[in-house]
Amino acid sequence: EQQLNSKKYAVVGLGMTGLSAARYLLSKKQSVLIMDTRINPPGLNEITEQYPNVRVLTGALDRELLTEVDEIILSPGLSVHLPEIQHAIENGAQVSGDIDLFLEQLENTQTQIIAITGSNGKSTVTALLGEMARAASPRTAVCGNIGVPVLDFVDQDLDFVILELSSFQLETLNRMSGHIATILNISEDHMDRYDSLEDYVRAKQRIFVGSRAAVVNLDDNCTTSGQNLPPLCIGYSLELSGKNGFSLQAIEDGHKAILFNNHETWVNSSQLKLKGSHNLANFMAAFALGQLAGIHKDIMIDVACNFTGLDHRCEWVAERNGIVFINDSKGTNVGATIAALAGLGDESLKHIVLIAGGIGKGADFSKLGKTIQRFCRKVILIGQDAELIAVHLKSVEHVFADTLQNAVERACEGAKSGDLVLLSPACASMDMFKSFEDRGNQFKRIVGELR
Ligand code: UMA
Ligand code: ADP
Repeated sequence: EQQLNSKKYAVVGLGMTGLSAARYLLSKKQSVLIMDTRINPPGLNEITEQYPNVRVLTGALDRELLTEVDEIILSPGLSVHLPEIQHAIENGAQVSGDIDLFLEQLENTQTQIIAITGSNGKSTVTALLGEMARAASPRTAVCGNIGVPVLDFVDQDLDFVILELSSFQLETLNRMSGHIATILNISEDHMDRYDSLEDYVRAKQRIFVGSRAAVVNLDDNCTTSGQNLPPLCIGYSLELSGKNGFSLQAIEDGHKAILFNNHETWVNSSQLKLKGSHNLANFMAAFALGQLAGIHKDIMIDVACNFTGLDHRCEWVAERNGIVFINDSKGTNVGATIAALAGLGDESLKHIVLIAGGIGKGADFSKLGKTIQRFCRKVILIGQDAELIAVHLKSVEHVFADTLQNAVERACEGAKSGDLVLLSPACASMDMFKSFEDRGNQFKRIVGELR
């Protein structure tokens, strides 16, 4: 077993990432100290039961102890700008993350790493490309921000790593090279962690550092600019044809064909189960990444045609009395909810009753307000920042609800046969729920109990 250099590590932030990093380092017999600002962080019981001798400090970060470590493995939930972390850096500590620990183990292997970031569509593209890669080789890991810590795969021989990266994970990334990278799109998110949109874009663009090839969204300048773009790039665009890379061509019955280099038809939208123009962009991104990774075109097309999407992303839940319920709990920022409304809505019908609200993360909700005015009959607002959305709704009927149960009931009162009740909060969930999955699952349960 390969031994890491003997260093003093601090795993800062427990949770999913911290737990996997601590386990990994302890399995390598490293000296590890664990800290979390929460009094009872997730993963605490596992650590104290399995490693009773490991020092775990909860409730706050210990500034002095952090100056004594060589390397801090920082969880994505905590900012590098925290004063305790900055102080440790000034005292010589290195800061990295679980992804770097994982990449270190992949050095000098043939494993292809395909790294995916963006404000929206990351998990969809990661899962889709993951299925394509798996069809090409079972030695495939699909991991990262999608909900599976990378270190879960550390002891495996892999052909492909399909890696979803958040801007937070990119902030602490130092070791990636020779990989294929993409930024799917940029819209405002996490403005509570960044000073400006430029700072957020800069974190995202770190994905291109050291890459051997990239996929860029020709409709979004933030994905095609930046200093570290490699010479080998494939572009894609939702605009109709005339482009190298992947683009669209209108065909009969309002359908569209995905074309490669403006002449080669790969697939028609009628063959795809996943609907919505944002998903056509996601398919093109996956095709382009797969092509750079050498996955056969026929395999990719076959997987694309059978892909039904992930739970909590515009997921069909039920139909009751002619009203359709859709769970888009993963719509956690303004851009995602706008895509869901535009993808499912019809301006002439205004047939969407939207349930939105939660933790707004410092977002500007004015654009969302405009899209709501185009597509929604009524809005039910929940969560701590409900009021910040309400001010942009103008004449659209809206009410406040203090539980999700109550919100669904109010939505049903406002909906008629043919309408859609859409949960797409444009906000994070942690004020009322454990996670976006918890929020979506509660919505599905409540809808399931409706009569
Ligand atoms: N926290 C504290 N104190 C601490 C440590 C964390 O208050 O000392 C808080 C954070 O502010 C955050 C929460 O605890 O609100 C969870 O943070 P964490 O770092 O413990 O998170 P993990 O459980 O390790 O999960 C992380 C990713 N979470 C975040 O980046 C917030 C997961 O992405 C990811 O799936 C997992 O690692 C495995 O790689 C989730 C997410 O919400 C889905 N990501 C954000 C997004 O997609 O918008 C970036
Ligand atoms: P992420 O992992 O980046 O949060 P997901 O694939 O989980 O993205 O999708 C989250 C939500 O974002 C979806 O439910 C949908 O509303 C929206 N979305 C998905 N793909 C795109 C895209 N390419 N552009 C804009 N919005 C999108």
